[in-house]
Amino acid sequence: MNTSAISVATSAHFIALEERYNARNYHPIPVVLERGQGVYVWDVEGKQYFDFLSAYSAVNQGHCHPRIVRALIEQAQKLTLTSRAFYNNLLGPYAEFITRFFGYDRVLPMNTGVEAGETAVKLARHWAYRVKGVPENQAKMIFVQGNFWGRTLAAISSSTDPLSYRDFGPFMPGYIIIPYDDLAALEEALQDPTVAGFMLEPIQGEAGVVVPNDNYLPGVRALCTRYNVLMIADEVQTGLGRTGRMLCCDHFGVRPDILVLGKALSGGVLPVSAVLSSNEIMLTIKPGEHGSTFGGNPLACAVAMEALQVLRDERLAENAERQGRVFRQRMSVLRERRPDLILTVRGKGLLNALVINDTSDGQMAWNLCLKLAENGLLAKPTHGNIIRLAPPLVITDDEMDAACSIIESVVLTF
Ligand code: IF1
Repeated sequence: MNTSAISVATSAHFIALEERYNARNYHPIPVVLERGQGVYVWDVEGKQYFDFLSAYSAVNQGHCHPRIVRALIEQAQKLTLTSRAFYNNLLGPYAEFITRFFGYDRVLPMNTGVEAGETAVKLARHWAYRVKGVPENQAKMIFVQGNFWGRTLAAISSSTDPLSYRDFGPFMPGYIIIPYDDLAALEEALQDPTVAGFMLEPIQGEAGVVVPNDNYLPGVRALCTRYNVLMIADEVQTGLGRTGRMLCCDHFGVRPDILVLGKALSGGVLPVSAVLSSNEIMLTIKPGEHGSTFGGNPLACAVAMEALQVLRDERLAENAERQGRVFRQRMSVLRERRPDLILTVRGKGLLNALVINDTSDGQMAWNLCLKLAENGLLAKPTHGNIIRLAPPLVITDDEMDAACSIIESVVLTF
C-alpha cells in the first residue's frame, strides 16, 4: 500500500492489521495514533487528544520535543552505534554530564528500564560477594509486594501479580518479597546477613500510583545503611520530574546507593536507561562481565543529554509540582460530586490516579476511559479499577484546565 493510501486508511484498518499480524500481548484503547506534539496526540482521522498516559511517563518533555528531536537527527547523521568494543566521542561527555547531574561517581548505560533493573541486581550481587563478603551464590534481593520493574524472567520472578508471572516459571531464586510501606517487615528481612540489596519504586506506578507514608523512604535509607544493604531506587517511572522533583527520592531527602533511570531519559525518542552508583559499587564489575550492544551508543548519549537539559531548562519538575496540585484539587472536588464513582484521588506531582468504585471487574473503568477518549483525553486503567492520569510535564495552565474540564464532564455524565 503506498503512503498516500496509508494516510487515508481508517483506524479500523490499522487495528485489523495489528489483530492479524501482531502478537496480542496488549489490549489497547481503540485509538490509532499518527502524530504527537507536546501534550497532544492525533489519530489517523485527525482527532486531537490530550495524552494523559505520556507513554507510561516516557514523554515527560512532551511528544517530539524539538530540541530532543534535533539532537536525534543531528547525531543520527554522524554516528549512531559503535558498540563498546571501541570508544566514541559522546559516551565520556555523557557519563560526566549525567553523573554530575544526579551526583553519583559513575554510570552504566543500558537501553530499557528492565535492563537497567537487571544491571542494578547484578551490581548488588557483585558487591555482596566482592565487598560485603556474602558466600558465593547465596546473595538475597528484597523486593516489595506490588512491585513492577519489567517483563524479563528476573523481573517477573519478583512480581506478586499473576498476570506478570503466571506460566512463566521456574523463577529466579534468592528473592525475598515483603509488604510495601512497612519498615518493620523490612527490618525483619534485613536480619539475614546474605541480603545484597533492596530494590523498590519510591511510588508504585503499575500497582496504581501507591504513595507510601512520608517516613517510609527515609526509614528504608536508615535501615539499609544500618544493615549494610544497598538501597536501590527504581525511578524509571517516578524519576525525571514526574512527581514534582527531579527524583521522587528528592521529596524525602533520600539518596539511594543505586539509582535506576529510563523512559523519559530520552524524552521518548529511543530506548535509553541508566544505572548510577558509587565507585565502590560500580567498579565491582570488571571488563567483560556485563554489557549491551546498544548500551551507551552515541545517539542515545546525544539524546539523553538534551532530554535532561530540557527538564532543567524548562523547569519541568517545578511545573509538575504546581500542575499536580491543581489537578488533584480539581479531582478532589469532582470526587465530592461523584463519591459513588470516584473512591480516591492520589498521587504526587503529575503521577496521579483515580480509584474507581468499579463493581464490574474493571469494565466501568474501561468504559470511562473509552468515554474520555471520545471526549479527547487518553488514559488507561491499571489493575482493573485504577485510572492513571499522567500528562507530559510541559502541560500549561490552559491545557490542564481544558483537560480537567473533559474529565469532569465525562465523570459527571457517566
Ligand atoms: C509494560 C507502567 C507497567 C516501570 C518501572 C521498570 C520498568 C517499568 C517502575 C521497565 C516499565 C512500563 C512497561 C509497560 C507498561 C509500563 C508500566 F507502570 F509504566 F505503567 F507495566 F507497569 N521500572 N513500565 O514502570 O521498563 O523495560 O519497559 O523500559 O510492560 O506493559 P521497560
